[in-house]
Amino acid sequence: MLATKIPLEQAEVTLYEHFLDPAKADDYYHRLMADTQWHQPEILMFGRKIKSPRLAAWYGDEDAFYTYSGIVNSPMPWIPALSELKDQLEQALQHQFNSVLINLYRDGNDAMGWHSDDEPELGDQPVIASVSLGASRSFLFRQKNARKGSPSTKLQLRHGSLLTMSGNTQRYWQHRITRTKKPITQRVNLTFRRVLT
Ligand SMILES: O=C(O)CCC(=O)C(=O)O
Ligand SMILES: [Mn+2]
Repeated sequence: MLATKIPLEQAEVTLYEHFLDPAKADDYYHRLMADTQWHQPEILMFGRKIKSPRLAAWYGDEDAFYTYSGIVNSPMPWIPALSELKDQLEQALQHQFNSVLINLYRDGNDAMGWHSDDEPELGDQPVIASVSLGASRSFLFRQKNARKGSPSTKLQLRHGSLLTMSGNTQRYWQHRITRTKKPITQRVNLTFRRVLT
C-alpha cells in the first residue's frame, strides 16, 4: 500500500492515494448512496442554529455514543458496506474502530468549516481513518496557533483514497473542506473513529 507521509509539525498524517482500487471504490460509493440514511444536522453558528451545509450519518457499535452540538446521539447499526470497509481498514492499519461518521457533500456549495476531531469521547490521541469516494475535494490543514494569513497545507482527497490522522494531529491542527465554484458532483467521506465506551 503506497503511503505518503504529509510533513506537518507535531502531527501524524498519511495519505494512501490508492487505498481502494477503482472498481472497489465505485462499488462502495454506489452501495452507500443507495443504503445510507442521511440526516441534515443543525449546527450552532454565532449562537444561531442553522442546517449544516452537507448531509451526515453516524453508524457504529450500539454503545458508541457521541455528542454533536450538545446532543447525545446513538449510532445506527452497521450495514454491510460499512462493516466490510471497516474490516479492510482494521487489517491495513492494525487499529480497531467502533463507529463512522459519513458526510455527503452534494455539490461544490457543501463544505465543512475549520475544526479538529478533538471531542473528549475520542480520547487524547485519536486515530481517524478518512476514506473519500466520488468527486475529488480539497482538504486543508492549518496549525491552531497559526497567524492570520499564514499558508495552509492543501491535499486533494480523491476517489478511493485514505487519509489517516493520528498522534497529536487533532491537538495542534485544524482541517476543513472548502467550497468550490467548479461544477462538481457528489462526494462521500467516511471518518472511522474509536469512541471511548
Ligand atoms: O470530508 C472530509 O474529508 C472531512 C470530514 C471531517 O473532517 C469530519 O467528518 O470530521
Ligand atoms: Mn474532521
